[in-house]
Amino acid sequence: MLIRRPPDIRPSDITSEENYLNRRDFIRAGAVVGGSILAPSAMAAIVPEAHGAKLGDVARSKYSTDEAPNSFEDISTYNNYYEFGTGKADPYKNAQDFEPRPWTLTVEGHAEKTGTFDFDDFVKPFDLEERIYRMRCVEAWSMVIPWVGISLAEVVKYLRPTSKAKFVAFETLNDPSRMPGQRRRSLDWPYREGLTIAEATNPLSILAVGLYGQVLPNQNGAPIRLVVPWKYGFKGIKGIVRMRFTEKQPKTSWNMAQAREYGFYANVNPRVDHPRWSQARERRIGSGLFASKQPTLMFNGYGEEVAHLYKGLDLRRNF
Ligand SMILES: Nc1nc2c(c(=O)[nH]1)N[C@H]1C(S)=C(S)[C@@H](COP(=O)(O)O)O[C@H]1N2
Ligand SMILES: [Mo]
Repeated sequence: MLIRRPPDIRPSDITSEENYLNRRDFIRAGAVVGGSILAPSAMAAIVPEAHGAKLGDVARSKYSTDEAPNSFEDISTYNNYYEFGTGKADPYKNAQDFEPRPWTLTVEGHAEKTGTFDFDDFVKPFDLEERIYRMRCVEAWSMVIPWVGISLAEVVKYLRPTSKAKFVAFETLNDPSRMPGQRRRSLDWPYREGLTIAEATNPLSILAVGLYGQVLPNQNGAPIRLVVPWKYGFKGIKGIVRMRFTEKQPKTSWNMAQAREYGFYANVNPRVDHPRWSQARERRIGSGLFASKQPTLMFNGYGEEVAHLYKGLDLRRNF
C-alpha cells in the first residue's frame, strides 16, 4: 500500500529563520516559555516523527558559537551523504521519501548495556540541547549549523562501557532499497566511523536529532547522526543504526577507501594539507561565490576543549 505524504512543506514555512533567531534571543534573555524556565535539567528528549516538526524544550549550550548560522536552505540542500548520491544536491533530492521510522539502534561489544533499542527509547533519557557549531568539511568548505542533539558523553556513560572499551564504532543503515546511492559502490557499505572513548566522552561530542529547532532533515542524517565539530565533516556519520564498543581502533569508511588521504583522527588542521589540496583556508558556504576564503583554525577553533586529547601525538602522522 502506498501511503502518500502531504505535499511538501518548505522549511521556511515552518520556522522562518527570522522567527527562529528571535526565539533564540528570547530564550537567551532567560525567558519563560510555556510556563517553564528553560534550563538544562530533567528534560527527556522527545523527537517527533513528522518531517519538519518542531522540537520541544531545547536547552541552549554554552558550547555554541556566536557566529551567524548558515541558512536552513544552505544546510539542508548542500550535503554529503553518499547513500543518497555523490552530488551535493543529491541527498536533498533523493532523501525526501526516506522514512526514518521505525528505527532501531543496536549497541554491542564491551559495555554493560547492550541490545537493540527503539530510537525513541534510546534518546529519551537525555536532554535536548542546541549546539551552534562550525562544521569544516575535508573538501575545504564550511558552515555554521544550529544542531539540536544529546550529549554523546551522557549516552556513553549510560551504556556503561567496560574497561576493555577503548573505542566506539558507528555504522549507518545498510539498505539499498531505501538508500538508492548504495546501489553503487561509491563506498564500501555500510558507512563506518569511530572515535576513541576519550573523544566520544568529550563534552563537545553530540548525537544530533535536529537542526534549527526542528526534526533533523533526512539529508542531514535523520533520525540521528554524530557531530564532532573539531574533526572533518566525514567523521559525522549519519543515519546511525549501530554502536560497538571495541578494544581495537575500528575501520572507518574514508580511511578504507583512501588511506593515504583520510586518517582515523581527521582532526581539522590547517598545517597538515590533504595530499591533493591545501587545508589552510576554507570557503564558508553562503558567503558569496567571490568571497575570499577564510583561514582554517586548528581543531576548527575548538582547541581549548580538545587539544589535551592529542598531547604527545604526532598530528602529521596521525592525520
Ligand atoms: N552515512 C554517511 N554519513 C556521512 C557522509 C556520508 O556520505 N554517509 N558524509 C560525511 C561528510 S563528508 C560530511 S562533510 C558530512 C556532511 O553533513 P551535512 O550534509 O549534514 O552538512 O556528513 C558526513 N556523514
Ligand atoms: Mo565532508
